[in-house]
Amino acid sequence: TKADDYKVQAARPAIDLVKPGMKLGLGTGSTAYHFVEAVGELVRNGLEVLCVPTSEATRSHAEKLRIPLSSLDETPQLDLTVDGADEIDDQLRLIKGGGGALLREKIVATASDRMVVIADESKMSETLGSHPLPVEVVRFGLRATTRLIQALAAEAGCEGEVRLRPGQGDLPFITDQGNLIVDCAFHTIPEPEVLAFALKRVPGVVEHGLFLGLADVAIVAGSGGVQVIRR
Ligand code: DER
Repeated sequence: TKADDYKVQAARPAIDLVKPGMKLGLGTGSTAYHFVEAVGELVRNGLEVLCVPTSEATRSHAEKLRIPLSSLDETPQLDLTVDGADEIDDQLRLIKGGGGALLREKIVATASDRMVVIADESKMSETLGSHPLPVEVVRFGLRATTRLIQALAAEAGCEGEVRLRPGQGDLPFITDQGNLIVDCAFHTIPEPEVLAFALKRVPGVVEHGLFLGLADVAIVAGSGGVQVIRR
């Protein structure tokens, strides 16, 4: 599909950033998938890299490609993480977590010297919020946590439905870390930093999908070609 072509076009320039001996964070999702495929090809052609996956899905993909894997415990500081996003604004503030991997993605991105986001043009938006904001929460006290998220988000100027992400059958979605995800349909997030601060005050919130000050570069592919946006 067109969108898939754009994802491949966005992933390609990111692969040029990969140098021999690099320690890489491998992102999660359908765009990062193409980056992982390209790393697999570099490895097949003899490139030496050591990679930390941001999800079990990416781990098994990388294992199939025989990409050398490590853990953040063995390799606590990475050179570069390449990952997708659900939404990107012009200051490279992101909404992530559509694939349910936001906690490990944020830990890996934070442990990296650089983070490069790859996306098709549909992810760009003026003001964050058209994509629901995923928030990882613990199961205990879920209803109280959801109420507090809504109350504190409202104080931060964000209103909307907070919905438990469904999984298989009538089970909720369970993250790699064994937690749950609520998707917050806030429609617009006028001050992402204010909302991020508010969400971290909720004791049942593990982490949220606002990635602020983490992405250094975004490679965005669309009908007008590929553009590189720097923070
Ligand atoms: O879950 C995530 O954070 C993914 O990176 C997601 O935000 C992007 O997935 P996509 O490339 O399949 O749209």
